[in-house]
Amino acid sequence: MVKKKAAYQVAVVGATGAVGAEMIQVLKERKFPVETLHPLASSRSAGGTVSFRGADVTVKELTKDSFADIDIALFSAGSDVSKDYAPIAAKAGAVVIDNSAAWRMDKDVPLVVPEVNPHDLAWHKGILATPNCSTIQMVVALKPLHDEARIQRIVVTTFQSVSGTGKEAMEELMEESKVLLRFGQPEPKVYPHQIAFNCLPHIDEFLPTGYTKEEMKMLHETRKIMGDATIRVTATTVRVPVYIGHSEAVNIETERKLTANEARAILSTAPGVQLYDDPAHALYPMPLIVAGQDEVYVGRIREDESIPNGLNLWVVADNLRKGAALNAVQIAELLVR
Ligand code: 25A
Ligand code: L14
Repeated sequence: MVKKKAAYQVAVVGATGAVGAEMIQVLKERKFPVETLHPLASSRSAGGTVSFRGADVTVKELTKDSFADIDIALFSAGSDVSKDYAPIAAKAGAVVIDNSAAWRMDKDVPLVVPEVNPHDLAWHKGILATPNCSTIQMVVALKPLHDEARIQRIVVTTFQSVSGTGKEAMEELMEESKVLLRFGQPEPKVYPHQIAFNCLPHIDEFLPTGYTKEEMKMLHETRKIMGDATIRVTATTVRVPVYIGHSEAVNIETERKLTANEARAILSTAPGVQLYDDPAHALYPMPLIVAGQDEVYVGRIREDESIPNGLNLWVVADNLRKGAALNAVQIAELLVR
């Protein structure tokens, strides 16, 4: 764990990015015991400031000397930065909580969602990882059902917002929309195609199998977090023109039959889950109502009538919060508890 103190030296690597900014906000909101905040970024942002607990804090350039005296380092500056600097930070004595894909599948790195596998924290060796945003919200919703009825197979399609890619992608959606409303021709830079008024079945890189890396993360990370290498997962991940909030259509096949009502009863008391399932009043989770919230919202629960033991669910969460920053800060809370 982390040596007990009244308050901690906390570094945020990638502090000026979409996730880094949310990390700083969540640390403040949850009153995490921060003695001093150390915002770190590339040389492009060094010298600027971020606001924390009412004060402006200067952003410093990330270097190999950034981690002397740091207790906890939250990383969200991409895989390359994490690959290079997480071991340096851990060697300097910090505990690293990494939001990138760099370390998630490393056998020496616990991959933790506090509602699902808090016990895995115990075996960390200085680096812990927080899963992919799409995986996190799916396992928070499915773990309680798995405990009750054993999930054998998951078929999932995601509808992922542009904030997952970062700030430039959010600006690109805004700019393209403005250009199109003036009947102009947008020029995509971040994505390979126009994202405004469109859907791209393409997140992260394609593999020779035809799947994307994002789709395969949902298989491998789910197995690691759930501690069950037999669960079968097949995913299709799609980028949609939404700023914040990922949605997922999830179909599960269980060993034991679960009715829709049983699933609702289980999810109504599940940690980190908000059941939001009243179609008669047109109430179902949507990114617009879930953005800014901490819980994983679940609705549209139905029995899959095409198989004996199947359920369909619609799962929505704020990808910057539970999908990234909040999950990382929750891990930090467990470490200092
Ligand atoms: O693991 P992966 O797949 O490799 O991807 C992880 C990345 O995905 C984003 C997040 O990017 C993360 O870094 N992400 C979003 N949601 C996620 C989720 N749920 C998620 N990842 C996982 N799970 P981001 O945009 O939120 O943050 C990027 C931050 O990283 C800092 N950074 C980049 N390189 C760095 C570095 N910091 C230190 N050393 C480096 N070498 C980056 O800071 C940002 O804070 P910055 O100072 O470089 O950028 C601040 C502003 O500068 C502009 N900018 C960015 N890149 C360029 C640029 N300007 C010019 N040229 C560039 N190449 C931006 O406008 C930015 O706002
Ligand atoms: O954390 O939405 O592995 O483009 C990398 C791609 C996060 C989402 C990760 C995106 C993802 C990101």
